[in-house]
Amino acid sequence: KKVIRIIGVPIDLGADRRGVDMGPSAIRYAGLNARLKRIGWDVEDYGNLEVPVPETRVIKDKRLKYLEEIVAINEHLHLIVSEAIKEGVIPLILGGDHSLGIGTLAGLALNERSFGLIWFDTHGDYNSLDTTSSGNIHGMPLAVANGIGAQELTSIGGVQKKLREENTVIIGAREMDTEEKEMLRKSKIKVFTMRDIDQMGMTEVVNQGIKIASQGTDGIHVSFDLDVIDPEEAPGVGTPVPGGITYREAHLAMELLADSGLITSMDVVEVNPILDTHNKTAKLAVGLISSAFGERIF
Ligand code: LYS
Repeated sequence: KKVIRIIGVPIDLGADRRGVDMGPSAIRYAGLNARLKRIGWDVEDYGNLEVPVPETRVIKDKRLKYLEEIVAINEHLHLIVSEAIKEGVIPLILGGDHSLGIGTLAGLALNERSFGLIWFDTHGDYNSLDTTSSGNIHGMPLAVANGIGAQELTSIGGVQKKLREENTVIIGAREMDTEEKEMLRKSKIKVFTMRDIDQMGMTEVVNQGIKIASQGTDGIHVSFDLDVIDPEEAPGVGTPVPGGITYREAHLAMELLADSGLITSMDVVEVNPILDTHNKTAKLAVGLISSAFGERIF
């Protein structure tokens, strides 16, 4: 039985701009569950995790805004994700800002099954408290998963290092901070920038990405930040940056990943309904999730 378990994480504590806490609702409203059922999946909707609103909290450390709250949420999330993997169902996490990547990857790392990671993102999300200029934890999850950053974050789920660097790929990067780039260069993480996509084409980039992420692993986690798509197509995101991948490249990437048969889990983050027009970005998210899980044009 093919089961996808939807887990909403309505968090915007990891970002400055408000509104991505409404992402899970917007994506469900755009018809996610029905669409997945139509292509043959059993869908279990877990609902949303409980997440506090910033109005009830204070920022204690400007380099790590809402640290305590984000730790608590990711402690919870990592158990839910780990449980899903153990039960043999596919966790599909809806964000929310990308700080939820910390709990997601911690949950995946809790299991015997190893995973490769493909991270679709404009940003590197590889900052730490020492390099961040914003103090926003959504700029840090990939570093945290690699054991770099505040101990409160890296220790979630026990193991410090959640990912295998040599099986980790970023696709679509076009805006990274100076020190963040240096840190990434020191790692074994493979970064495909927009230039690589323009020169090689999305097919080649994704095929190489799949090869890297699957070498010696039991499957691939796909983390999809909607801001990787050009703001013309995906205006409803927390941090829009021009020059992103197209609607068609995004679908192509998801279909190639579906063909690989290797996706074990997925998260879709940073949908911001407040900045969107008529829920366009959430609808696109639903289309991309469907492509990733087997929907075909013909
Ligand atoms: N690099 C910036 C920061 O650390 C932007 C991160 C955006 C993450 N979605 O704040």
